Amino acid sequence: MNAVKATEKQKKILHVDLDAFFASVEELDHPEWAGRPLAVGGQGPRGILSTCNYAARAFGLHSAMPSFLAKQLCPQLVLVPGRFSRYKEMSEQVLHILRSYTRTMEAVSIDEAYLDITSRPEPALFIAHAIQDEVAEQTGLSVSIGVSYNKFLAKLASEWQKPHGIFEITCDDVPRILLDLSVERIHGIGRHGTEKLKEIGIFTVRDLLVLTEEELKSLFGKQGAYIYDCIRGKDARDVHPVRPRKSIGKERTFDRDITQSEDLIGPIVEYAHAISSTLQKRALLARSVHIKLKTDSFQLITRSHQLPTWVDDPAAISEAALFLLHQLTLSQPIRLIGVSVSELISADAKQLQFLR
Ligand code: TTP
Ligand code: MG
Repeated sequence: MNAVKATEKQKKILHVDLDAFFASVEELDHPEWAGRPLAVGGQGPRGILSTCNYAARAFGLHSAMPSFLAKQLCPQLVLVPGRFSRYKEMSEQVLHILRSYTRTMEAVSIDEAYLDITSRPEPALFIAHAIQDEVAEQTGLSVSIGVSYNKFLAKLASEWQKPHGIFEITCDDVPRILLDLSVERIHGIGRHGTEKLKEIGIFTVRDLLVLTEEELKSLFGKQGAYIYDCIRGKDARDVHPVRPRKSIGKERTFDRDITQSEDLIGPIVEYAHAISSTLQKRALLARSVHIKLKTDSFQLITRSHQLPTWVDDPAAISEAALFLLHQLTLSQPIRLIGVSVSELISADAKQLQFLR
């Protein structure tokens, strides 16, 4: 295996991932279900599991499994509908704790984050234990933490001893850990990629190392170069501290005040399209739609509407904004109109739509 540059090896990166997150929140809020197999998911015929606790996993249950099948495999299953705002609230609490260890924290989904703690003097494992204990004490939730010198290895390490594990992958461990790893464990290969590789007799990282970078690129496109490096223990991606966006909006002050409410329809539809394309570009979904109007006497009028589900399409956003507009009786000329959306979630959590 190629050697990794010393500077890269010296980084201290943590990957923190909550254990059976949604299910753990339900257990925490319902102590009467303690110890029972539990899943969060849709109850209807098209319902799917969002996740399940480890007791349910012992029956073969997993995320994205149809709920009816889960019930067949585990008839005693406690199946509860999702309460996304509660999970979001708990996630914020955990991220708040993580942020107190380093400002270089990148939340990558509702239940996982990378931390770059290179500048901290304490050993990475010591910090990992402190974080695990503090999260448990302050929130009652359990996290697994992977420790290594880059993001790829830290994420691999956090999966190693779930639940409630702390596992470190050092540079000396890399060949031992990676060589016999099944290719499906490599981020970026996925199920489809795993099948493709199986067809050409490649099952483990050891087999994959034989392929050149060009061969990997022809199989996986741009991702091929990333995979080529990862399986050699290299990953140059930095931990990017991102502030979670709370809302996305667009507004404009008109050159001339508007007196007819019909003249506000055009701008609203235009802003809905702009917001929708921003949501789609950032792979986000929104649930609340707001309009804001300012009159010629600078009076501010705001109205909000919560949709039954998360959306990113222009029609849903403009319909909600126009609904809000039509509920207003405008008695003064309007100098500014704005549309915005909030309650943003990552589009990865789209399956949540099936929960209701
Ligand atoms: P994961 O971290 O993938 O799963 P988990 O936290 O439930 O379990 P683990 O101990 O293996 O980490 O996802 C975090 C949450 O995201 C999960 O609790 C529910 C939600 N989710 C879905 O809604 N659908 C999915 O397909 C997956 C994978 C997760
Ligand atoms: Mg998790």
